[in-house]
Amino acid sequence: MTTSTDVFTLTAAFHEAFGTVPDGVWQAPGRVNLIGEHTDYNEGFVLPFAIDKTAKVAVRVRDDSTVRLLSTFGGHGLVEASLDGLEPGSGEGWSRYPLGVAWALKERGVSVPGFELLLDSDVPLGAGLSSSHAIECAVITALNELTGANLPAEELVLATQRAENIFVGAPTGIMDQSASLRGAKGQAVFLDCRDQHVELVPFDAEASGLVLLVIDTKVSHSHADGGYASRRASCELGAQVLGVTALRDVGVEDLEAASGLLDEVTMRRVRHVVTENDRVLQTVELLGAQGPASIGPLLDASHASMRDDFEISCPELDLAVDTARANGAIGARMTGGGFGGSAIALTPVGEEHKVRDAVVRSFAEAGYTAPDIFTVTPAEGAFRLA
Ligand code: GAF
Repeated sequence: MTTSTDVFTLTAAFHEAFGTVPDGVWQAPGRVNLIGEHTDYNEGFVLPFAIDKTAKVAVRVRDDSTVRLLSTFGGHGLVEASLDGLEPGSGEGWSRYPLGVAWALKERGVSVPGFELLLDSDVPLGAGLSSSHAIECAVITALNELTGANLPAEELVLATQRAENIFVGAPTGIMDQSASLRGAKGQAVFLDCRDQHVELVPFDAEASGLVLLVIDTKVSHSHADGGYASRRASCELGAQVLGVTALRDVGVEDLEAASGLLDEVTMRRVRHVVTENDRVLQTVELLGAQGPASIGPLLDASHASMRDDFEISCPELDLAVDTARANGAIGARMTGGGFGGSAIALTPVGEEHKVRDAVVRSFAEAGYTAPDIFTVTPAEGAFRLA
């Protein structure tokens, strides 16, 4: 699951497993989020990008309604299911993602036949880089083409969200699949989650003498656990008490008045979302005007807000961020849903070894599992490889 298999090898493995060649091979990337956390389900703004770690699926349609699923990393062996009467909650482990996507497409009226599928992925699992959406987006891109449904990206985003929310039971928003389906090389995806309007924003760290490091803390998380859902419930409560459709409709200038209406915890959750939306807008403006070297303080402020107001960080993420900052990073924050996963650190070229060594050392001293640290650049969204 850590190195990417090429198309030829994957096709050969498919042949060996299923005794026939696939109809095609599709791939979809994981993502990092530059800024804009827990704003998507509040109809706000996010700025993720697709990364060069991907899920690949070799798929062949069948002439019945049987689905047969296998992965190169072996988890759960061969999974067999029928699309007839497929119910949310079925499947185990990664097999829930292809099954969920098939279910969601059927729910949208697409006639989905049975299929055989071999999955390969080098998006680390549970690392906050959206390994689940990479799988879902590769599968939905394949099925969208193989069924001739040709749904537009906006519909695929919503179908994928239904798969996650209803089939898998994770109450997530639309950021991750939007980055995976709509990402482009060299660009961050500035998404308005109210109407799915996308603007691609160039993000070339290297041209500014920087690299974006990902620090995978190895603290695994799941959005089907209670933490994510409880933050979402707090946001919904805040919007309801403030009398708005979504927290997107609350501005930074409204926060003082809001504090008289909300209990202390809900107020802090609301303040995170409202200020985070504002930080996304400022980041987009600064990237356009001055480039990546100017956004460090916004990344730091975003982390502080998630640590103190939204309370979704953890000691490992805080240590990664603080150590990266103290050793040359110009801005750092946790990325993704939180409670574990990865941090990002915008770091001057030449300083990355210092940051890396310091973070590895600090984790060892704290008795934490060794982190995995690598660089990412914005990559292409989902497409057909072969
Ligand atoms: C997870 C979810 F899947 C996204 O929808 C988003 O809410 C994110 O956490 C937090 O910004 O990745």
